[in-house]
Order: sequence, then C-alpha cells, then structure tokens
Amino acid sequence: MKTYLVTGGAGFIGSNFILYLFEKYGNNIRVINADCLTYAGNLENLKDVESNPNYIFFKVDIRDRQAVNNIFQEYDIDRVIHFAAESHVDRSIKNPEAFVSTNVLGTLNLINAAKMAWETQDGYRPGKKYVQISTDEVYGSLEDEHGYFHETTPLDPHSPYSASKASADLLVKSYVDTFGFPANTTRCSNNYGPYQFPEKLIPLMINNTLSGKRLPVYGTGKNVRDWLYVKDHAKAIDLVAEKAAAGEVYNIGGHNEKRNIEIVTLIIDTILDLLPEQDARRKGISHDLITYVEDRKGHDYRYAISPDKIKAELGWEPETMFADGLRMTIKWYLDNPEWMEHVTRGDYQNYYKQMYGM
Ligand code: NAD
Ligand code: TDX
Repeated sequence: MKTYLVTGGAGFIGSNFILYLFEKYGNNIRVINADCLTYAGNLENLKDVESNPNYIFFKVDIRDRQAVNNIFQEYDIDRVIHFAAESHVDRSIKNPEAFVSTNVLGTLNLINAAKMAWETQDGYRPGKKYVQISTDEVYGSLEDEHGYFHETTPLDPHSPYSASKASADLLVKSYVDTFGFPANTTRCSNNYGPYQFPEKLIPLMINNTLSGKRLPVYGTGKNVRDWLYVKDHAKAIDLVAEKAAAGEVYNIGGHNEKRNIEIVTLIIDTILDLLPEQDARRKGISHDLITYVEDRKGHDYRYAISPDKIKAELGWEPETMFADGLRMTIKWYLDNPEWMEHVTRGDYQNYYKQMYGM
C-alpha cells in the first residue's frame, strides 16, 4: 500500500487532490495530510474522508523541521505531494515575508526530510517520488496575445509570490541536479472548482454576486488567465507522480484562455440562469455590479500554458469544458452556503475591507 504525504491538503487544490486519490484508489492507499491550517486551510473540505482510517491529519507547519522529520520517521512515505504554500498574489504584495518563509524555507525543510528518509549508500530507495506543485506564474507574463509558456521558457517571476515559487522550484532542481533527488515539478495554470477560498477571482465574484455586492475588476479587466478545472489538475499530478521520469518538469493547462471581464460576465449570467425565478437574490444581481478598481501592482498581463509535453509523454488531457466546469463550480457554491459563511467569518471581513475598501 502506497503512503502519501500531502502538504497543504486542507487548502483548495490539496483537498481536491486527496478526495481524488480516495476516489481513484479507494482504500489501497494511505494519505497523511500535513497542514498548519492558515486562513486558507479548512478541514471542512475533507469531511467526506475524515473518518476513513487510511486518512491521517497532522497539524504541522512545514517550517518546523523536527515535526516534518517526525512524520518521515513514523511512516514509510512513498509519495510527497507538496501543495502547502502562501498562494495569493495580492497578499504577497502586502506581506512578502510569509511567502519566503513558507514557500522557500518550508520547501527546503521538506526536501531535506524526504532526502534523508529515502537516501541509501548508492542512491535512493526504489519507487519514491517527490512532486513540487508549482505555477505558470514563475514564467512571468506574456505581454501580447501570442505564444505560450513551455517548460524551457526562462523563469521570470514578477510578484513576491511567483518569486518565492520560482525560488522553491530552483531549490528542487538543485536537489535533482546535485543529489539525484527523485523529484518532478509541475507548473499549472489558474485552477477553479469547489472549496476555493473567496480571495481568488472566481469564488470572490460568485460570493459577491450572490450577496449583491460590487464586483471589483482590476485595471481594464482585459488581463488573460488560462483556466483549468481543479479535478483535471489532480489527475495530471497523479499521472506525473506515477509515470514521469524523475527530474522532469511538466506544464499543466487546458488551452482555456479568458479575459477577466469575460469570466465575471459569465459568472453573473450563469448565476442568473441557475437561481430559481422566485429567489429574492435575483433582484440585486446585474452587470451593473461590475466595478473597475485600481489595478494590481505589477499585474501580469497574460498567462497561457503549452501542455504539449504532458500530453505527448503521459497522455494527459483536460476533460472539463470551461462552461461546464464553471456551472458545476457555481452550483457547488449555491449548494454549500454554509461553507462560504464559515470561511468569510472574522478575518476575511478585515482582509476584504483593507484590500478593496468597499
Ligand atoms: P491554498 O491557499 O488554498 O492552500 C494552501 C494550503 O497550505 C492551506 O491549507 C494552508 O493552511 C497550507 N499552508 C500554508 N502555509 C503552510 C505551512 N507553513 N505549513 C503547512 N501548511 C501550510 O492554495 P491552493 O490554491 O490550493 O494552491 C496549492 C498549491 O498549488 C500552491 O503551492 C500554489 O502555489 C499552487 N498553484 C495554485 C494554483 C491556483 O490556481 N490556485 C495554480 C497553480 C499552482
Ligand atoms: O478581485 C479581483 N479582481 C480581479 O480583477 C481578484 C482577486 C483578481 N482579479 C484579477 C487578477 C488576475 O488577473 O483576476 C485574475 C486572477 O486573479 P487571482 O484569482 O488572484 O489569480 P492569479 O493572480 O492569476 O494567481 C492564481 O493563479 C496562479 C493563483 O492565485 C496562484 O496561486 C496560482 O499560482
């Protein structure tokens, strides 16, 4: 039975990944979720697996070397899937320290612990794999409508967030090059789906629309992001963990580029389509909620991923069409209002006021 150490498993992508693992492998695997539960970590995401004896949660900060080493001492870990990170660009502009501390030093702790647990006199114990979950943002910004990020595109991060992710990627690369550490790195485009914290574009716009609140669009709204349904991302990570040769880097994306304003407009239209005629919230919802606000500092213009390598080598392809994925996502938020209520209590209100002043 394979044992997974998933870091950041209480966050958006990490929790979707754990749910996917149990859906795919049933109880033929064991999953250890190590997460320190920052504002972005929420154990409610995992209520469907929490009573499964093959799922174990540790409240652990990946910066705590001893705590991370203890996990490797107690369990024979076969896969490390490293999601834990500070993940929001706007927060990194206000408070870069937390990003360097968790994303860079936390990653270093984790690769050191895995290396120590897995190394032998002449290499590594067979079948072990570490996967670094990175982002297309490490490639920087495409400044016009042409071209894609390839795995060979030079790293050129602009925000403190992407700089910290690029630093972590380079540390992992250095362990592959120097120590033959059995790692892969994946760089994915923007994810969307259930359990995403409403600081990111799609859940923030869904939540505000349902509350009849203004929809803050940065700058012109013309910036482009390449969107992928989170379950398609989970499938790609699993394929990389199982099939990829150690040391390889893979871009993950679905050729689904959209301008931010298109997304916001589609969210309003889809919500109006899904809400029953008699729902009182409909009265407060219209395109007039769209409010152009000051642009994000250093706002990357366009991200677009070429997934040719993962398609050719591992046979991965995205399965969810954007209109379907967005509809499923909105439906999920409509069906789970208590999830949104819980995560927007307390600190979220302060964050929102400071960030948007409205
Ligand atoms: P998230 O912010 O929703 O979740 C991050 C999780 O990490 C939370 O559960 C949090 O509690 C935990 N965490 C943070 N600091 C920690 C620490 N020091 N120790 C232990 N746990 C800690 O993030 P997400 O959107 O799920 O992203 C997961 C990963 O995927 C990140 O590494 C991110 O860079 C990467 N990524 C995200 C996207 C996206 O669109 N969201 C796209 C590409 C890559
Ligand atoms: O209120 C908003 N208004 C707005 O116009 C917010 C929150 C965002 N935006 C714009 C900024 C971006 O152009 O929407 C776009 C998407 O913004 P985010 O959801 O913050 O995502 P992004 O900055 O593109 O980064 C995301 O994708 C890559 C994730 O947050 C990262 O973790 C991931 O690595």
